[in-house]
Amino acid sequence: MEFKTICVMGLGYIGLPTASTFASRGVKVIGVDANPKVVESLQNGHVHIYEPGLRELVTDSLASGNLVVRSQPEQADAFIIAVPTPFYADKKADMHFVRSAAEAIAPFVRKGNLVVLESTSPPMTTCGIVVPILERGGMNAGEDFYLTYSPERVLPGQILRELIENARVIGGVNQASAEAGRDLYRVFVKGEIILTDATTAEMVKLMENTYRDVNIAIANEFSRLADRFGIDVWEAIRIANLHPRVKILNPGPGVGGHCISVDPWFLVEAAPDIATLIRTSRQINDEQPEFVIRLVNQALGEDLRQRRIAVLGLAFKPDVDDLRESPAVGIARHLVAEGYQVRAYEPNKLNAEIEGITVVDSLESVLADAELVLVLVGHKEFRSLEAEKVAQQTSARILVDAVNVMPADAFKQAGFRVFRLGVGHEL
Ligand code: SAJ
Repeated sequence: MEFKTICVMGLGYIGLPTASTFASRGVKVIGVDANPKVVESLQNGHVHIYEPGLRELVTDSLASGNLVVRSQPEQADAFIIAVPTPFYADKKADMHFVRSAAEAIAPFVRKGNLVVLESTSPPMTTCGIVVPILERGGMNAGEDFYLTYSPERVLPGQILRELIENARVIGGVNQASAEAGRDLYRVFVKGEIILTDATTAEMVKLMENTYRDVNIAIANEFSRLADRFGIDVWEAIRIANLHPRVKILNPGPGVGGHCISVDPWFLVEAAPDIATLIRTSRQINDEQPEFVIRLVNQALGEDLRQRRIAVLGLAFKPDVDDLRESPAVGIARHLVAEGYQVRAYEPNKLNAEIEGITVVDSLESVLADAELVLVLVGHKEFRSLEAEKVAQQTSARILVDAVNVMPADAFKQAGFRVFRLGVGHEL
């Protein structure tokens, strides 16, 4: 089956790379976003999100005319829904973006078209939510049009490469749908394409991110235990990982982003009586920022005069600009609430506006007046900092490293007292 035009609903971190990758392969793509600011900025050639290589890809796709950006869907051979699925304050999935995208495309879906849901969703979303909306006009999913669930599994920071190289799961509401989905993604996917049913594909996606969350939770719990026993968790993990069947992940300030910190809750919501390990792991990771705050308090001791903190990094992980669910933002806010004067610097988002936090746009400026330097994200800009130079740029002589990226010895030599998460004593 050949797809000459594709309508992509949602031009965010997944929709935009997907739309422009299809466009770069000669497919005509109508990219649709409900946010008028996103539409306007893309129509003017401005790419609103940072992802390595994305700006060039989008610019070329727009220039070639293969990608056009609209605020409403149009007729196409295939429709891809790549809208967010956040959660409400009570951790229940908020499916209204998926519902409204399905409702928006429903009038345009014709016989023989393909519809793909990519958004991470609770089990049964494709069959339970999308099918009834698309069948309202009298057509049958799987017979008159094809319908699949195909989760994105790309890692922010490496989206463009992983989109092409990763294995792609395609879950159809029937076999014919799965095969239609395979024909669509074959346009650019070089990894293996695996066909299954829609609900299995939904579950696979949730299992992958939940597996990672649980593994990060045990790393964070190990760091608390190491703290209690006065040992260095990083050293202990390094040694344990020499075992051929052990691969402990890194402790840190917590789990952020819109995927791993959200998706496991979909399983907890769907089966709270069963998903107890998953719920506990979520709670452990959500509590992790508290341990960074304790470390700051420990580093400052009783000396309440030292209250000016330079926060290095606000993104949810290294080398991305994404602040969603970022533990670093939560920690900075919490420190402000405790009465500290916090200035923060995020090299990948210089103009970040975060209520309650003073965000500055250079390293010089964040360091200038600080009394304590707190590293919350292992960005490459920070990993390459030289201790002597930092010492010249600031009067601070306390360094707190929540992500184990700063060389303790060099900073100690430059006159800093150094504290690291997961090490039960000053270094
Ligand atoms: N983190 C740790 N310790 C670690 C690894 C990560 O604390 O050892 C933290 C990060 O700092 C970050 C959070 O976990 O705050 C999540 O980062 P991540 O790099 O593990 O994952 P994401 O959220 O960027 O992307 C994940 C990926 N899923 C898996 O690796 C199973 C990606 O493949 C998915 O496509 C993506 O979620 C998604 O969109 O669902």
